[in-house]
Amino acid sequence: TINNTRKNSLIHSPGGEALRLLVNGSCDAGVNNTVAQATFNEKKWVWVEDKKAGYVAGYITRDMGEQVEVRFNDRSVEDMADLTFLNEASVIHNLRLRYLSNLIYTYSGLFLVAVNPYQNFPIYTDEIIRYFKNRRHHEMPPHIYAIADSAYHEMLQERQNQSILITGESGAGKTENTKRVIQYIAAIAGDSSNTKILGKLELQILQTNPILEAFGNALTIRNNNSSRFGKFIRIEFNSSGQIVGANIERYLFEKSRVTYQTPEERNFHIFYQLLRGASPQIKSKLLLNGSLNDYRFTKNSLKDIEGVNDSIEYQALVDAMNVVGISEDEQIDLFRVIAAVLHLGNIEIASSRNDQAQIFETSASENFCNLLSIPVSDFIKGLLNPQVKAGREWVTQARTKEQVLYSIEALAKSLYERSFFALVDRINKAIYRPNNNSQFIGVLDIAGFEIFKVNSFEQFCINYTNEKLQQFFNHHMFVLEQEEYKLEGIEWKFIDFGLDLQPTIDLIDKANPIGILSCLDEECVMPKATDKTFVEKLHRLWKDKSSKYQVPRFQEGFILQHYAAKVEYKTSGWLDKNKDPLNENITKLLARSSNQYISSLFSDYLGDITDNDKKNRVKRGVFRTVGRHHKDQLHSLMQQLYSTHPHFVRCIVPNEEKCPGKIDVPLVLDQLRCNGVLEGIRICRAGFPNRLSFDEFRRRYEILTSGIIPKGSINSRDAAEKLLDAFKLDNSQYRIGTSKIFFRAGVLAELEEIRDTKLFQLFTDFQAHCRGWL
Ligand code: AD9
Ligand code: MG
Repeated sequence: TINNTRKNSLIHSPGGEALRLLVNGSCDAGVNNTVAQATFNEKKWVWVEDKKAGYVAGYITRDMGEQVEVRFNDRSVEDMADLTFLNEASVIHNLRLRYLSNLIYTYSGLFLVAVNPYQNFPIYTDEIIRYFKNRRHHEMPPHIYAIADSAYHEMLQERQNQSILITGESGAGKTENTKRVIQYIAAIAGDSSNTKILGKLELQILQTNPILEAFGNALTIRNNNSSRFGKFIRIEFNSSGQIVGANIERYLFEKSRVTYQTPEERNFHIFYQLLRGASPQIKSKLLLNGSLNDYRFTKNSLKDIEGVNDSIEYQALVDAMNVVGISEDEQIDLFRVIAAVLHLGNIEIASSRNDQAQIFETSASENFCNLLSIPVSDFIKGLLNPQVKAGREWVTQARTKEQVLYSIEALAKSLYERSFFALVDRINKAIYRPNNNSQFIGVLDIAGFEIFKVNSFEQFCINYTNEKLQQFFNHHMFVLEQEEYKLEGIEWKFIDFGLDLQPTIDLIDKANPIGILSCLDEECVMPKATDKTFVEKLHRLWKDKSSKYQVPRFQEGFILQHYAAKVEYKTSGWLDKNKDPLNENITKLLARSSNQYISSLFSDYLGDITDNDKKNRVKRGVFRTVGRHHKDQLHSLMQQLYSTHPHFVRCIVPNEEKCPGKIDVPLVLDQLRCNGVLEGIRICRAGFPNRLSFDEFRRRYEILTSGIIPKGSINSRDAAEKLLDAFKLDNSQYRIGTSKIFFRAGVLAELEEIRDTKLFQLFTDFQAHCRGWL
């Protein structure tokens, strides 16, 4: 029983938009059964606003004036585009109903929405794979396999490359769903009769994942197995649909985790796996005689992940590397870098009285140099007293403790990152077979839009990426709608909402007038530039020039208007994050290491590079800054995506406690806003989102008029036009195509309401009539 403050079932959403009474059920109930339908529609449907659950749909069972009794509804639809009333409330309600019935997948027009169940449902078994195989998409319930299957068949039928774009917040299920796509494709693209037996290449492709996860994933507060990089996996096929190779492209790696983790988080899994799982022989080869608590880069972190045994994972990693074909020597080289990073972290720096850095205990440095095959004395000299170029001359500079610690950390991060990138290249060498006639399905697993309390360069790069991906979605939707309108011969200029996002994208990546990334690059080569001069320059360039740019009131930074929200970025540290400077005395040593793997990691440091050279290289894009590199990578990704037929998957975190069966409505609404699902609905509503064939339209609404359509043979188009006339619908509200009528959002809903009332009337008349008989 609730207070009846909302007469007429009209409530107001926080945005102020009036939400009408939802007469759902009418779109999926048994419409031919007049009596049942009438009973159903006798109900007075209301939305009830609930602090915890958001909007809950129900119907009034008793009206007591001041108070009403409401029973809640429990029907849901598989595609939210079928909701007669398409708005925030109905979307969240529908997702919630389904989630609580253990249905984690739902369509929303072009999106597949996946809500993380935080429990294992038996929905990915071999049997389910067989069930989805070769079935038509629309016959099947929403599922990631349905998406993978359509991509596969559309690739073969349309002879067009396909892409599956999976985004969402951390912990939302992107990587799990990516794995399911690959698993499904590997199963159906191989042996046609048996989904269990996989070929060697298929097995190798599947086994790349544990390797990438060991080196690229970590425990974070949001996700026990959080990917700290984005990836685009391309699976290539020959013309008969068999897998011929695969390739992995990685994006934006979070290397800062190597040297620092909050006490609730961990370093990358590999550190724990190696220290806990490797044999004594391997450990002694790597000069590792300590445990997690003995190394600075692991000792302050959390140690255990619930339900995970790091030694078992280590074994799984080695097995996976063996399957992929990474030799034992190569494995040792990869572990060598991990051990070297641990030793590097343990180098203790002291400070002399005149503030100069000193090293008294050299064992950690010795271990580091032994492992990487470089001379210790040169290494220590290069750390404490590096040679730097001053004008034309080389001079020796004394460093402070802080400076040395900084360069040690930069080196540790860079070493780890370079080795991770080399690992990805190595994996690609194993699974990639260049082939001119192949076609591909690309799966993108990349972090979604982020807004934190403090947003820095990392969030800026991620949000820039998502802005481009959203633009891609909007444009795709525009193209599809345009095509359908053209096919149906209706005149209507559909707006390209992709263009809406262009001003923000230009502001970030345009070269002229100079955008944020280029401005940052310029400052990175200016001798006296600082984070402060950078942001001042930005303000001079963009304040009052772009409506998407604002100057924050309190901190040093800027505010950007993204499609999802306004985000305030804090610019401290951006110059360093973008330049990513290393101690070149050391990198040159590494480039000349007698260990081939190590020298290959730093081959770009062979030879002398003068400052002037560097400036020119930055300008020519040879010596790429982090921002520049990301921009180039993103450009190439977008080019590939635009050449594909895309499929969009949006993963959702249901609650912040990693708890099954619980939906936190405000949290989910926020994500729907950030991931473009609500934007998709907005775009949809700007056109003619509801469409019915002439036949269907007549069948449903003929009941609303009495006898204006002559009995007998009249074609359904004429009949439909007669009906439209009779309803006196404003002609801006609909368009007549060659086989369908297109309606503005809300029009059909109104017709449905009238229809419900009419049916109810008929029903009561019928009852009265029956009573007369009794
Ligand atoms: V991150 O940005 O890499 O931090 P993801 O990739 O979005 O994040 P992930 O796929 O790793 O999240 O999912 C997080 C955890 O949720 C998994 O480890 C599973 O325990 C759980 N999960 C996610 N999706 C499913 C699912 N479909 N079925 C069962 C799931 N569990
Ligand atoms: Mg992930």
